[in-house]
Formats: sequence, C-alpha cells, structure tokens
Amino acid sequence: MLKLPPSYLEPLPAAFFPASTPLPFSRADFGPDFQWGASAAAYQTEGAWQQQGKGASIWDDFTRRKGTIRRNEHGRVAADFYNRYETDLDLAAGMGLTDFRFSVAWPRVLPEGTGAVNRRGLDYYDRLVDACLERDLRPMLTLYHWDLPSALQARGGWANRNIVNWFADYAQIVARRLGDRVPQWCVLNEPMVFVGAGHLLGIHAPGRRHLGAFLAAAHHATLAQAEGGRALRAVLPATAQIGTTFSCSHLTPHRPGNALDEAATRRADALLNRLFVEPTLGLGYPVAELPALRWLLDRYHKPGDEQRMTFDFDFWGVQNYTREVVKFSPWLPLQWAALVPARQRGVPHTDMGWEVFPESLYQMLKQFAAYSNAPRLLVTESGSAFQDVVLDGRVHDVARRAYLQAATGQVLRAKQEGINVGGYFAWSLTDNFEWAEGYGPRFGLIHVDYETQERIVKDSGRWYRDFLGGATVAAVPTTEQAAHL
Ligand code: IFM
Repeated sequence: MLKLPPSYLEPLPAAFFPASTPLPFSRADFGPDFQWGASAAAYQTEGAWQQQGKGASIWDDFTRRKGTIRRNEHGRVAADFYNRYETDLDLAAGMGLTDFRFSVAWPRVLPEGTGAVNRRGLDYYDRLVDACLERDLRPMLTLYHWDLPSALQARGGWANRNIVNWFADYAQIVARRLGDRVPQWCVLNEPMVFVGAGHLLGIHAPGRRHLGAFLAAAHHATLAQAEGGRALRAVLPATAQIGTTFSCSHLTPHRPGNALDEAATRRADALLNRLFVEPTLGLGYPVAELPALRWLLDRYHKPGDEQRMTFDFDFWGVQNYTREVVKFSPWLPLQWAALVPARQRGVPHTDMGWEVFPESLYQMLKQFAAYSNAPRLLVTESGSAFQDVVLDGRVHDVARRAYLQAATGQVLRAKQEGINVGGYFAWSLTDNFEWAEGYGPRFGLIHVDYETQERIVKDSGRWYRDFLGGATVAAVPTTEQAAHL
C-alpha cells in the first residue's frame, strides 16, 4: 500500500505561514526587472561522470568510499542532465522562468585540473548556454560547485595555496569560451560548506577532519574567491555581472538573554555568516569573535593578502534554507557554540531536519544589506526538501509549495523595506543528488524518477508557473486550507 508522508495527511503547521508575509502579492510587486530562476549544480544533476573526456572529481572518489553517503549512492547518473538538459530547460521555460543557474564541472573542462583542455567538455557547456538562450532563459554560471578535479586534490586541493592560480586559470578558460553569451557569473558556491563540511567535519569530499586543513582551505578559498573575480573581470565584457554565493542562516540564542548563549550566537554568526563575506569588503576575518583564526593568520596569511582578499562583486548570492538556534558548548574548541537541532526543539522541519522558518531569508537579506558597501543581492538558492508521492501522474507537494510562497513573500518584505534584492532562484529545478544524503531528500520543482528518468512538474512548480504568469497570493491559508492546497 502507498505510504503517504505526514505533509499529505496533516494540515501544515503555522510555521509555513508567517504573519509578516506582505499579502496579497503577485509578481508585479517585485518589479519588471526582478529575476525569477531556478538553480542546479553539475555533480548533483549531470551524471555522465566519465563521458566525453571528463576527468575524475573528488565527489567521484568520495562517493566510492563505503559509508560516506546514505545507501552508498553516488552522482554517476544523477538526473542525467548531461543528456537531458534540453528537456529540463523546456520545462524551466514552460514555468516562465527568466533565469537558469547551473555550474560547470571543472574536471569536465580540465580533466587534470590544469593543462590540457577537454574540448568536448567545453563544447557541452557551449551547447547548454545556447540552449538556455534559445528558450529566453538568462544563464547564470557558477564556476565551482564543489567538484574539484581529483588530480588537484592529489596536490593538496584547497589546502595548497597554488589552488588560487589553478582556479584563476580555469576561470579564464571558461570565461573566454562562454563570456560572449553568459551575462552573470558566480565564482564559488557556498565556501563555508565545502571548506567546513569537506575539511573539518569530513562529511563532504574530500572527507578531511583536520583543523589545519580547514584553516588553510578557508584562506585559499577566500583568496580564490577574489582572484577568481579579478580573473573573470579581466576577460569578460564590461557588462558581465560577477558575483559569488554564500550559505547563511539567521541565528538566535537558545536562551535569549543568557550571556553565554548570546556570545555563542555571535561566534557562530562570525563562522557561518561572516567568515567569507567580510574579507571581500576589506574588513578582514572576524578574528575578534573567533580567536582560532589567529592560527590562520600566523600560518597561511602572507603580506598583501588582506588586499588580495577584496573584490568589488556586482552581486552577492544569498543562499538560505533555515535558521539555527545556538547554545554555548564547552566542547567545540573552534567556536564554543553548538546548534540545537530542530528535531530536538520539536519544531516543524524539512526532510533535511532543518527548521521551517522562512523569515530567516528576510533576516539574512537584511543582515547582508547592512554592510555599508554591500552590492546588489540575489537569492541564488532557497528551497525545501519534503517526501513526495506520485499519485495519478501528479505530485501534490503541498509543503514545498507553501514554503516557496512563504519564502518569496519574505523576499518581497525585504524589498519593500528598501533592500536591494534583485532576484529569487529556487533550489532546485529538478530533484537531484543531495550530497551525503544521497537521493533521499527531494528539493526539486520537478520530480525525477531515478529509474526511468521521467520528469513530472510538481504542484510547487505549477504554482511557480502560475505566479510568474501573474497569479496573486491572496491570503495566508489557514492550516485546514493548507491541507487541501
Ligand atoms: O543541494 C545543496 C546545494 O548544492 C548547495 N546549497 C544547499 C543545497 C541543499 O542542501
């Protein structure tokens, strides 16, 4: 018998419907130039891991190690986007999206990370860009969404300072080929995640658990972020928009007013929300809140790096999924702060275990916009994972749809307060490989049957289409209504 997930059976909790949503609202409230997109990433969607000269990436290696990924899954086929991109772009265009964000797999272009270019790899991205343009989808290209060439990992990867030059060279190879048609570029995807989860927690590739490797990788990613921006600017047309993306979460203390928890929250904020942002502005690292960063400065920082870490990005990509609640913890030496999981707090959460808290997006837009020289903001990722069921050819993903409405409402709230936010990109266009969680969590607006590769636009995707077509979000649904959305 078909087992229905809770979001199909029970009314959605009030967390999905923040009272702060500026109702009613429609696309027109965001203005004619607002960008409406969906995002994707190479390793999570492309598959084709050995096709047409692609080299190995650290995710090809990491997923081969038993026990690293749920059910030992991997991205060798994924959503087969490499072979099915035209179908997926047709569906994206059918939803009325104005933009599509994808990433380039570095080892597809440079199988050894440096040196000989794999022409067929670059040709693929050339075709992909043209396919976007043919459908009136403005392409946004991310240079690094975590799939480092294995050959570079063998030389130390992000822990080796030479990566700054390797990355800048790669950036220019891609920009020289595609710069005439790609108007918007993201240098890195969420450095805090690939540096932290990959080098300190060991739960993402390359699977290291080493404080020194973490600090080295953090510094080199910060340098590469700015150097990558400069490398792009040197070869792209003057009209190209160059940005980079940051993961972020609004943070609140577990016990408001408690001095230890409040201080722990400030430390966690420095680590999770400020570490990679402030150096770009010339503010350096948040050493006052995170004294452990002095080791980074002593060991890896060279004269002139303060300046090298700066770059005047045209936009910052804000990537938000939840908030975090922080408490003091004497056991975590880097920040003496622990995140209290949503399950432990008994609050509504997604399939990732992340609290449903759409207002976090508003809070983070506000926090980033508060820097005096902050560039334009784009929400380059926002979304939610819930279990889906295919019933008579439809996916009634009530929860994801409600989350999408709430998140876009929070963006409008920020915009109406004067925050310079110019776009919203849902994560993700299709279901895909969710890193250490494998194929379990589904974030897509489009359902993927991984056996047949059949696609179904979910109700969330249908709602996005209607909204982009002019439909109004009229009222905060009551919980009873929500069950029948
Ligand atoms: O799937 C990831 C994506 O690769 C980076 N940002 C967060 C998403 C959800 O975990």
